Amino acid sequence: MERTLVLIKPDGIQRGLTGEIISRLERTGLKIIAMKMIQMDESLAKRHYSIHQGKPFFVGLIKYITSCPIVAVVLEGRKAVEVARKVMGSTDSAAAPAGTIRGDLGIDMGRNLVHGSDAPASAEKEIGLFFNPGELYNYSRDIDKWITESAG
Ligand code: IDP
Ligand code: MG
Repeated sequence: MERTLVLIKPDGIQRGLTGEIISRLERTGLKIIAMKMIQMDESLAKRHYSIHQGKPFFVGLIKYITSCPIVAVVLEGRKAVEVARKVMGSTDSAAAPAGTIRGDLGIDMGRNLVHGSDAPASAEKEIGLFFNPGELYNYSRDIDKWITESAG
C-alpha cells in the first residue's frame, strides 16, 4: 500500500483548520497510520524542502514553515500520493479548484495550508524525516473492504 506525508502548515494551525484539513483527507478512505505535532527547526525544514534550495521563495518558505508548530500525518492507501494531492489542490491556492483544501480555504501561494508528497519515493524519504519506523502503525480497519476492492 502506498503512503504519503501530509503536513498541516503553520497557517493551518493558526487558523484552526487542522481538523478540517485532516477530515477532508481522512474521509477519502485513506488511513491515518501516524500523526504528531512538531515544530520544525531550520535544519529539518531545509532537508524537507531541499529541492527548492536557491529558488526565490526558499528563504520565506523556511521562515514560514518553522514559524509555529505543525501537524505531520502519514496516510496510507491506494494511490495515496495522488489522492492526497487531488484533495489538496494546486500550489497556488487562488488557482486551486473549488472543492479542494487550498481552493476552498486559501488565496495565496505562500500560505497554502498543507503539504503533500509529490511521488511515492519522495513520500518515503519525507516520512523518514518526521517519523521513526516504530511510529508508523500497521493495523486493519473493518471498513477497509468497503474502501478498496482488493482489501476484501
Ligand atoms: P507543492 O506544495 O504544491 O508541492 P512546491 O512547488 O513543491 O508545491 O512548493 C513547495 C512549497 O513552497 C509550496 O507549497 C509553497 O508553500 C511554497 N511556494 C512554492 N512556490 C512559491 C512561490 O512562488 N511563492 C511563495 N511560496 C511558494
Ligand atoms: Mg512539492
